[in-house]
Amino acid sequence: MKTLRFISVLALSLVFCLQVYSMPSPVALWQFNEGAGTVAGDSTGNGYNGTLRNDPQWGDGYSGGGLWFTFAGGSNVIAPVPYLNTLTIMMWAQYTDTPTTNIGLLHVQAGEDENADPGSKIIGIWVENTGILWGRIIPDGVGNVNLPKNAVMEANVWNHVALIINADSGKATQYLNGEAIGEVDYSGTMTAFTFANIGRQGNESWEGGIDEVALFDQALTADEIKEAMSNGLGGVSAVSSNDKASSCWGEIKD
Ligand SMILES: [Ca+2]
Repeated sequence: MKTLRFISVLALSLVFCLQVYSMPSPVALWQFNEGAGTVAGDSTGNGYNGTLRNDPQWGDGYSGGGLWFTFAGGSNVIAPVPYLNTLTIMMWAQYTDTPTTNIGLLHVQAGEDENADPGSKIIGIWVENTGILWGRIIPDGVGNVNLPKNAVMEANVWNHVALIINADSGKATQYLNGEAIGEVDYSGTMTAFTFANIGRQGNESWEGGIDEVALFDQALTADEIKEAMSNGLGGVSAVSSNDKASSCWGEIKD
């Protein structure tokens, strides 16, 4: 009887969770909760596991563990990603010192190995030496398309960062802490890419912590960005991709 009651409560909880967190599931999610080793696992189960390079350090994150990068150490995480034309990237990030040069949060590149060619950095998100959050995309045959430089990221606190690329509307939009801070029109399809370089943009590594990096194969709405930010990726993420039901990962595992 107790078992039956437990199952009923669990089922009700799942229904409740599905209603509360009725939003897309990421196709790749790096939660950085491992705490040790050189693998940053993809929590979706889709197999986009990342590899730590140049010794980023495991530490506290925004949610559970996180990874800490240094500019001097050139640390980063390389993870395979699916090629997408419409996508959303989001993460939590903080930098610990006002940078004296640009520090990279993430770029998506046309190969696994580091490549000095700026043209291979198909999607880039970074913070300038002024503290301004910036981004760039490179559609195929179009060249650099820069996001507007509108917002300073506060140092020494966790900030929620998102970039949406929407092939249907032809717009790329950057978000900081749930607010759209800049949008640019573009044309064409994205240049082919195969890997995400987390904690790095070009040759410039991040200086601080990064946590809960997620990639979606669709353009999230402004409300969905806010919901993901407020409820946490642990709450919205399933162990699977879009074709399977999302569930309250974080709550079930507790
Ligand atoms: Ca985490």
